[in-house]
Amino acid sequence: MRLTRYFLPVLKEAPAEAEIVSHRLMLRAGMIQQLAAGIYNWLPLGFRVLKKVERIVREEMDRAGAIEILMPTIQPADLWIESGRWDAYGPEMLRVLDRHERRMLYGPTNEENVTDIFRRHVKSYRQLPLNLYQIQWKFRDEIRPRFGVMRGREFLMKDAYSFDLDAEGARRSYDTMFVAYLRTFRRMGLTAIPMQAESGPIGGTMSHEFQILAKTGESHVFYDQAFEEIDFSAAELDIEKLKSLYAATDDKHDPARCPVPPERLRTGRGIEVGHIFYFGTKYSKPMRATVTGPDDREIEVEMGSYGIGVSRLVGAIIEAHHDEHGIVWPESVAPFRVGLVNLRPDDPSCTAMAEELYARLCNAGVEVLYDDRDERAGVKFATMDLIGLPFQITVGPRGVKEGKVELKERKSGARTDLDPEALLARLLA
Ligand code: 5CA
Repeated sequence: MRLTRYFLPVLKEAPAEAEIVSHRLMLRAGMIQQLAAGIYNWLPLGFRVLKKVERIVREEMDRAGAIEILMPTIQPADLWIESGRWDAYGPEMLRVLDRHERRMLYGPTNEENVTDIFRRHVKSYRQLPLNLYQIQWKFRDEIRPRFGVMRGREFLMKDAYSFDLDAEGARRSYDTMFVAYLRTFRRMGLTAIPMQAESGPIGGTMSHEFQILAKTGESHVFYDQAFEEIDFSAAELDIEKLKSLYAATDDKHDPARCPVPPERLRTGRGIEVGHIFYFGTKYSKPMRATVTGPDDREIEVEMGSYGIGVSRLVGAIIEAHHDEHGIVWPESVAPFRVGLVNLRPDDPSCTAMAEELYARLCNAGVEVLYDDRDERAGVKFATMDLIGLPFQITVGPRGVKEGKVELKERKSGARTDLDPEALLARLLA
C-alpha cells in the first residue's frame, strides 16, 4: 500500500480525553475515531489489526472444534422473557421498539438466541457435544464507557456456547476452551492469567476471567506469585497446574479463605480479555432445550459460554506492546509487516530502488506500507515508529550510492545496512 494513496489520519497531539496509552496511541495512529460515547469508527489501520486479531481467535476456535455461525445483533424480547433475563438484565441492555411496537433489543450477549437454535434442531444425545460460536458486535449501555475500545458500548466479541449431555462433558468442553484461550492470547504476544471470577448476569457456578496484567487495568486482581515463574511461551502448558494455582478477581477473592500465604500473594490490576462460564441448565431448563438420552429419557442440556473481547484486545495488545515512540506490534497482529520509507522521492535512484523493493515484497506476499510521500525524513520516521510496524526499511541517497538500504527492527531498534538481495532473503526467510 502506497501512503500517498492510503487513508492514515495520524494526529500530532494526543486528544485530551484519552487517559490511557492505548487509547492515545490508537487515536494518534489514526486507527479509530469516536462517533459517540463508547462507539467508534474503525479506520483502515485499526480495521486491519481488528481483522488479524479476529483471525487468530477464529483459527483457535476452529482448532478446538467449535463451529462458526452468525447471529443477528437485533433480537426479539420474547426469547429473553422466556429465559427470565428481560427483567433481570437492567439498563445496560439497549431496548428498542420496531414500527409495530414489538419489543426488540440490541444483543449484549446471545445465550437465548443460540439456545433457541439448538432446541429447534438438536434432538438426540448423539449430536452432542456441540460448540457454536460467532464473532459479532454487541451493545452494552455501559454507565462509564472509557479508555477507547477497552470499555466501549458497541464492541466486537467472540462468543461461543457449548452443549453437553452431562456435567462431566460440560467440564471437558470448558477445559477445551480454557486451553484454546491460553493459545489464542499467547499468539498475540499476551500473557493472560486465568482467574476465578464471579459469573454476574451470565450466571452459573464456575467461571474464569483471563486477565492481562497492566497498571491501567480496570480489574483488581490477586494471584499466587508462582504465576510469575510460569513460562507461558512453553509449547505445552500444564493446564492442571495452572488451574490449581490461586488467582482471583476482587469480587471473588476472600482474604479469610485465600489459600496463598500473604508473602506469596501478589496483587495488581488486570485487563479482562476473556471470560468463560459453566452454567449448567440455567437456559436449557426455562427454554426447554432437551435431547433424548441413550435410555430415551428427555435430558436438559448442560451449557457453558465463552467470551473474548476482540475489539478490547486491540487496546490490550497496545498496553502490553509500546514504547515512548509509539506502538510496537507483535508480528502476528501487525497491520503491515514492513514499512518502506523512501527518504527522497525526488531522487530517481532512491525511487527506483524503493519501487523495486516494494514490487518484489508485494509479489512475495509481504504486507508493505510504502511511504512515498514528499515529507521530511523526521516526519516519516516518527510516523513509522508511531504506527509500530515490525520492520522498517529506509531507502536514502547515501545508502543507494553504495547499493545498500537500512533495515530496522522496531522492537529492538537494531539497524543493519543490507544490499537489496540480502534484505529480501532476510524478510522472506
Ligand atoms: N456470554 C458471555 C460469554 S460468551 C459474556 O458475555 N461474557 S462477558 O460479559 O464476560 O464478555 C466477554 C468479553 O467481552 C469480556 O471478557 C471482555 O473482554 C469483553 N467485553 C465485555 N464488555 C466490554 C465492553 N464494554 N467493551 C469492550 N469489551 C468488552
